[in-house]
Amino acid sequence: MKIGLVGFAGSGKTTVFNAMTGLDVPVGFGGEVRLGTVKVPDARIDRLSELFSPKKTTFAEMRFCDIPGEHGADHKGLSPRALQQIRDQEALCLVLRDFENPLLAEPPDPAGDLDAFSAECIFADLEIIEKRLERARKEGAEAVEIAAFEKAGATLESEHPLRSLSPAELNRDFFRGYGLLTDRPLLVVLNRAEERAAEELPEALSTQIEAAGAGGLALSALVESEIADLDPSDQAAFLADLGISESALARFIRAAYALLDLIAFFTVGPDEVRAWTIRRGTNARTASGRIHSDLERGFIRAEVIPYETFIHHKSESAVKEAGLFQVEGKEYIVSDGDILHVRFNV
Ligand SMILES: Nc1nc2c(ncn2[C@@H]2O[C@H](COP(=O)(O)OP(=O)(O)OP(=O)(O)O)[C@@H](O)[C@H]2O)c(=O)[nH]1
Ligand SMILES: [Mg+2]
Repeated sequence: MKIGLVGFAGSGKTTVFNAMTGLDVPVGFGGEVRLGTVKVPDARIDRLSELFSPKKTTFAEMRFCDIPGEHGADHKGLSPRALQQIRDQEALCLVLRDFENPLLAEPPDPAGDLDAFSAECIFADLEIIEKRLERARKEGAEAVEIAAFEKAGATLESEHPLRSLSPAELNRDFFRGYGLLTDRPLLVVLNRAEERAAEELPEALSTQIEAAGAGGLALSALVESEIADLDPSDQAAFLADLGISESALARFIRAAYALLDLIAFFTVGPDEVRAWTIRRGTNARTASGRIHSDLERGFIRAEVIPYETFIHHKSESAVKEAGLFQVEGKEYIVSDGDILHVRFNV
């Protein structure tokens, strides 16, 4: 999964990036677009790894892309370069500043920044949709296609993001490859001053985030980036001192999985124990394509053991003896925690 960190200049994107990835990119204004990868912690993988003692243990990954804000302009906005970068991401994480930044004259205004960001994205999408609509009309496109563009245009004009439309309301087949910003899943991070690190999202902002069809969480990036620098054994105590029960990374990953409706399935064996990420509702054949395209192409069947069942019986043969071994076809919908063994022939 690829998540782009976006937001206005000096909101703390690079600090969030450092906190999540454990990297140490210099903060301050501007800089380059940066990529970083995070392992998705999963206690089930730890446990399976203990049982199999494989040569290799591989966690699911989340990729972060830190996109600098625009500086020096007289308006607070997103540069065309930033917009281009954003279009490339699977999901967006908007970082809102809620701390005094000595480099910026204005006091923090997270609610105003969220509105401004939403407005910019809506405007950018509307520009694309209007152009496409005009072309579709000129080329005499089919009525369903024109209707889809009209629906999208009207939604944006009424200042609603496209993500607010259900699949029944908007046929997205016509929008593939356009990189529409307001159709991307959005996670909003309220970046707090250290002394308010443990406070939850304020009610009014929560409502505003919900209205944008987004998910949200509050954290203090500065605190979290300091935690990331500590020895893992010291991290819990440091968090507890601040009244924080769980690191922002864990909360962030959970929020992102919920927002994107992601689940994990596992493959196990003496060579590798590994987690794979898929959308909820994915069938066994498509899921096997995550592992290798040959498995999807030559799919015969999937042998499935739910994680809890495996942990209870501790071996494949014990699961079989208990009559709990599942043999499933390509339409089987994979569940969170399924251990999959794909039989295939190419
Ligand atoms: N007090 C406080 N300062 C923070 C926090 N997060 C970031 N900062 C500071 O704010 C300044 C800007 O942070 P960056 O992470 O570089 O901001 P950015 O969003 O990446 O900025 P651009 O890339 O220029 O758009 C730095 O001096 C950070 O140390 C925070 O939670 N609390
Ligand atoms: Mg930055």
